[in-house]
Amino acid sequence: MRLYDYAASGNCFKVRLLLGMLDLDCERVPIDIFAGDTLTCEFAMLNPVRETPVLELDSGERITQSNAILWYLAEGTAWLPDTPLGRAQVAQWLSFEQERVMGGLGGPRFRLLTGRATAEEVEPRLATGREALAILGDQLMARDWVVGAAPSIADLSLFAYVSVAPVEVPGAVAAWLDRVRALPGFLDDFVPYPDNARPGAGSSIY
Ligand SMILES: N[C@@H](CCC(=O)N[C@@H](CS)C(=O)NCC(=O)O)C(=O)O
Repeated sequence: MRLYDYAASGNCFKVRLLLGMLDLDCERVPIDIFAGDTLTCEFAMLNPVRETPVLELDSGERITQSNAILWYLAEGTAWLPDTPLGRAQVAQWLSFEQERVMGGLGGPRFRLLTGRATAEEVEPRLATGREALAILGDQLMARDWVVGAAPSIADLSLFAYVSVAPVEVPGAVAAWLDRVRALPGFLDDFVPYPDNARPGAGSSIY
């Protein structure tokens, strides 16, 4: 297996997290988004949407979209429930992650840290992020994990951008972040944005 991977991407980080937890052998191909690596014809063949992560299987088949990759890797393991309800609830939280957490925390963080927007400009998006954290905090008030009684890919997916939220997180969310960090195989290799992520310093789809 081969992971086309950008080290400073939360979407790639969540896949690296699960690969580590499952102790799977996977070649990591570094993609430098802001050096224009996703703008090449070769990359468009890998993913026409020109985004990382992309997982390439030994058969040559490819999977894009971080949460679809998590689902594929977790199938048949303890990271994905085997009941229809448990699976539906995982899908529910994976959609919440893309809609509210990536959009409300990951996006504003990227814009703030790379100098693309001011605190005032990101405030409307951050309002969505704060609301998402409150909803997640309510979910975790009386339970250790987002779905069921054990950690699942819903926890790993949410962890990526919540762990670097540019706003204060509720107490129940902070405690859950620590529980994820304490899981066997956990490795935090989520790196800060490099210099070429500043506007004008590189070229990408942004
Ligand atoms: N919904 C997608 C989002 C992926 C995404 O936004 N990837 C960003 C990095 S976090 C990317 O590769 N952008 C390519 C570029 O800027 O050229 C997923 O979950 O995989």
